[in-house]
Amino acid sequence: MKIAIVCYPTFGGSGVVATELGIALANRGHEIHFITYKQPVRLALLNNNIFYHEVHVPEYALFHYQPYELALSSKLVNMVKMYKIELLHVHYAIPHAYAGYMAKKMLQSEGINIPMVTTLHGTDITLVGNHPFYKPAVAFSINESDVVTSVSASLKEDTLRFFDIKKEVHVVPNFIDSTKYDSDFTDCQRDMMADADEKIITHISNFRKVKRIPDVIKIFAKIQEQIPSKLVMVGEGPEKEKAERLCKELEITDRVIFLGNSNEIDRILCFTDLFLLPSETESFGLAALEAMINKVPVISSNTGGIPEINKHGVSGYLSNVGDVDEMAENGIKILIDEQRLNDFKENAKKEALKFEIENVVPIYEEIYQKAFSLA
Ligand code: GMT
Repeated sequence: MKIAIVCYPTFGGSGVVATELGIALANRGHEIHFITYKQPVRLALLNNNIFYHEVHVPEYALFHYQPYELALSSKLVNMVKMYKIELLHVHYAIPHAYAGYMAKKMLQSEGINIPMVTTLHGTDITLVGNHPFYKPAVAFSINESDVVTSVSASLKEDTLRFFDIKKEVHVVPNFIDSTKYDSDFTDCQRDMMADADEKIITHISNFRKVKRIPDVIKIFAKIQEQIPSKLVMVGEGPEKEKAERLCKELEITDRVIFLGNSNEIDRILCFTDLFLLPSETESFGLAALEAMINKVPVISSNTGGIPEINKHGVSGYLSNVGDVDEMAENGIKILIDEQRLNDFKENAKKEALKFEIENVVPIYEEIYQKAFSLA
């Protein structure tokens, strides 16, 4: 099958999922065309089955806002015609489903019928898409998609609650390729981060408000009072400066390492003992799943789709959003006892394996067949 994948190419769960899915589909013999404004961060190599087409938006002084949707839909039309692409799979409703719909209509006017699958990822529904400025366009483009998928049961519920959706929403969970994490790194550089008697606690995100970065710092501040430890903060985003200031206030600057964005999160997770994800909302929590496959237990909030991945008392613990005291207590409970820590580590991996990529990609292939039959 020749499939166009539209996604955000930057660091962020939806782009990562779209890229990993495209690579897995290409490995199964499909021809994949990534169409976006920058080469996706996890897309290292192009090959016979993987193409990348950049959407360029020429700057024009008259435009206060440069029209990306227009450029994207035109690019989709051109690439579908040039490469005889058979299906569009758009990740994240705004503006991808909208641009995809326009491309579909333009192609239809030329006698080309192309099905569109839309995958909803979270903030496109729970935060941004729900805003009155976008809501009608988001609802419209979801309803006009041939097949709609959401990455968790929780996100499906949110979608049906927030929007008037007439389409069936299929839950297809995010996934992990465990084979990538099979080999333990021999150069797992733990001693560069912490002393031998210290535990390493990690948080990875785009440092947006929804991630509750101050909670991450506060949880760690409490844990390190009892357990010698370091906090590794991976990512970049608007809340980073605030986080640095809070570390200063709490006098833990020497215990917190801000690493910035990284393409090698598995190298960081391989020396991590505990992962913190206290988000306000999280449709799935891919970062938690990536931690778990690396045998890292997760202390998280119990919001959105996180309970579908992190199992309370098994792979980690879940608490109400904002309950930093309980999250810290649970973190200490895991870290203080080596045997318990090891049990949680093993359990984390076991739970993560339920989201093995080889079980999920065939579901997307079935979804594509369904889209053909409906288009
Ligand atoms: O979490 C973010 O801020 C990024 C966002 C994205 O679109 O990349 O993540 C969303 O999609 C991910 C992949 O499906 C999910 O794992 C995240 O839970 C979801 N984020 C939120 O719902 C806040």
